[in-house]
Amino acid sequence: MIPLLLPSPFRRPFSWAGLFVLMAAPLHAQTMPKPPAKPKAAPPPIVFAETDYELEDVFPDFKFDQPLGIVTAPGDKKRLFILEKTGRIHVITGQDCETPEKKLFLDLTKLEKGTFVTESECGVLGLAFPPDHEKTHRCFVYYSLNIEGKLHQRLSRFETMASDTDRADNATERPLFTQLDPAPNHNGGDLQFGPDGYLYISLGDGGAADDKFGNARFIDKGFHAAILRIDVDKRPGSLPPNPHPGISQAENGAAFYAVPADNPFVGATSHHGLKVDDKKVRTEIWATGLRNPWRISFDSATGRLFAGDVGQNLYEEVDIITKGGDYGWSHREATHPFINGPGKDKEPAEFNPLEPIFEYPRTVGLSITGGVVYHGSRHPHLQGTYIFADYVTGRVIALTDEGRPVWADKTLAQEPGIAGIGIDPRDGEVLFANLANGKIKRLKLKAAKS
Ligand SMILES: [Ca+2]
Ligand SMILES: [Ca+2]
Repeated sequence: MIPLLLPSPFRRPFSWAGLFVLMAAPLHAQTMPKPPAKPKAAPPPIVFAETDYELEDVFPDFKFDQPLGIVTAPGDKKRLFILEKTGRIHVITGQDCETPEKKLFLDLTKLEKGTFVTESECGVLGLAFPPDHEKTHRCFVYYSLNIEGKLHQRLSRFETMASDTDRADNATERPLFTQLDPAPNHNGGDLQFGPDGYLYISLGDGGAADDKFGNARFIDKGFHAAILRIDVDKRPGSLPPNPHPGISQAENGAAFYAVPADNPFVGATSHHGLKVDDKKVRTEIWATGLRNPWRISFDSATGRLFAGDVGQNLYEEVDIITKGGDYGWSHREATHPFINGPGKDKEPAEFNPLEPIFEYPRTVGLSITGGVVYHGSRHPHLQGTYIFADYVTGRVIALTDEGRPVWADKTLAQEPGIAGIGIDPRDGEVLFANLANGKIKRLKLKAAKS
């Protein structure tokens, strides 16, 4: 039985019609010569699995406008931030009270310069607080905007109001970089501070389909198809980034961030066996070859960085991101050769992609929402598992590291529409943002059948 409000290829009840993989088809059709007509392969029907869990509403009194992100601030157990795709970030306080409060933290719908964009996969995409946020009152936001008729994706720093730390001050915005974007899909946009205090940023390949803009196989073509690692504090020893027209500069020409000196592509002279100009390399890159790493997270116990990378035609994947790692796109889709990339060429000789810890085909799901490692207490046997979801089919899956290259999977629950996954700062429980119905959910064990 398919619920009436299913956000799926079958029904699209909300405006975000251009949805990850589903988005690729119409864009592709607009921009490429039309191939001979052939019958379209229908997506597999959603089969609801027998599961042990269901998702329960955490805030029955609150509904959000297309929520896609759940963020906490380091050391702060009292506030939960919810990102709305449509341009606002809310903060929830007093969760333990009978009536928790929801307040507006930041509103990006009216920008001083440029126009906020929420079409397709654009919107408010990421928020992160640095470890010293209580002292600096800073946060970082990734969002989409239109400047002089052209789409861009931007990383900005904001400060909270001096009089109210539950409210960010638009007037304090300081853009760090603003990347011209060739298409409204595949924007990544998740932000996470690592255990090293550096800011990690997930970026998609620009968009359309088949890596049409040829961004994924390069380390010298802009802010695309990668996980970045940058130093927002400009610590001693960090390096200035290489020039790029999208990097904001102070009056003295300096960028508002730096590159850690041990980033893997600092000084790189080749990639995939091809020569690159070391003065054009995006030394911000920590890992490369990603298609649309929509959501990333650090495991608080091990420091491992996980990414859910949205697939093209056949496979979704979960990766553990390592320094300098190449995740294969657009020569590979998960572990499989991908032959429709730019030039439809073969894999280069010097190409050593890392394989995902888990991949799944279209019979399981169509668009991965990367999750988090569970360290809550309500469900002890989920301890240490990586919990993620598929946006379209709604499967919530736990992966267990059993010491093999591919982790063991178990479907826990099923609820379509999950676009963001975070952690409850009070108790470590995993929270799910359902973009389709506007609710924040958590796992609940189903009552045993009598
Ligand atoms: Ca894009
Ligand atoms: Ca890959």
